[in-house]
Amino acid sequence: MRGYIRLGAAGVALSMAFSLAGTALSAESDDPIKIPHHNWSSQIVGAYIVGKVLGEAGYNVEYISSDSQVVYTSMCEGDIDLVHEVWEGAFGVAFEKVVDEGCVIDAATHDAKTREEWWYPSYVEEQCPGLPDWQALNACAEKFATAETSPKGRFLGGPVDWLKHDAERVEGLGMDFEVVNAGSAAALWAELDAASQRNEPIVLFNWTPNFIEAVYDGKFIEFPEYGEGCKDDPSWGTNPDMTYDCGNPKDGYLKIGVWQGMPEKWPNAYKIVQRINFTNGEIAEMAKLADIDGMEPEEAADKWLAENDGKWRAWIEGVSG
Ligand code: TMO
Repeated sequence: MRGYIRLGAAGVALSMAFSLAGTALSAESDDPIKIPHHNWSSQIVGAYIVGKVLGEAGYNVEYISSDSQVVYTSMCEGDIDLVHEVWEGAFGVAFEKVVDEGCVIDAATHDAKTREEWWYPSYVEEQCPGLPDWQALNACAEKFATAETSPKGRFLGGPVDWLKHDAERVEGLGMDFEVVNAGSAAALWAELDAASQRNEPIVLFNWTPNFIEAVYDGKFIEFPEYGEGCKDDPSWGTNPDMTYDCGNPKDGYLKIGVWQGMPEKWPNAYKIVQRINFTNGEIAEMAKLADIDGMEPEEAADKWLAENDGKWRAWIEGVSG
């Protein structure tokens, strides 16, 4: 029999409850733990996985569609409790700011190493010799031009909330490219598919782990190596007057951030969250289930949970309600 002490706001033990066989008990606060849904597949599938794991441990969970930059401010305001895919390249700046302010906790770091960068399918190397070097790319900028960007090359960036600072980089490195943002991840993959079928030059935003590597052969552009200071110190790097004159980190982190009040409001849930840990293969698999196999995100989460039972049960062991 499992028992737990429910604490009120004043920290007074109000009641002792015992679970009944087959009855899921909500542990600690009954308020839902609020988890965002963002606009790329692994994150949505993973949000359901994390939410269902917390559900198994007795917690209520609510999913809220959120802008992937604004979400860090939302966590400070207590409107979101848990972001489980904090990518260093896209969200490092926004995340580290709120951690420094003390309203968000850097709760865990996944084993997964991440990279988010300009990327091209391999056939483009025949059309633009010297790739993946960024200067070689720039030398053939015109081959990537469209009616909209000519004579400049077009770089197809992700949705604007991924805030990749591509325009600053183009300026900082003096590149002959124009950044056009795709409206969605699906729009990126549709353009990649169309260009590949016609063997047309394309350079677009991509990341790893993702499902793309299972479907397309391709490479990331090699920009000047990322270093501490590139994003906030203009004097850093080849351009003395501008920030972002570098590539994104090649071994970026993938972290879990939580609202600072979580350890007090849901102490055991916080312990569970600190144990959650995804690998590159697992994040790629979540994307694949949705983007290649065409499963609904929640269905994909159920499949992942069924196939990784031992892994996630260890996360809730001894700390469930
Ligand atoms: C945040 N993302 C994985 C889309 O680069």
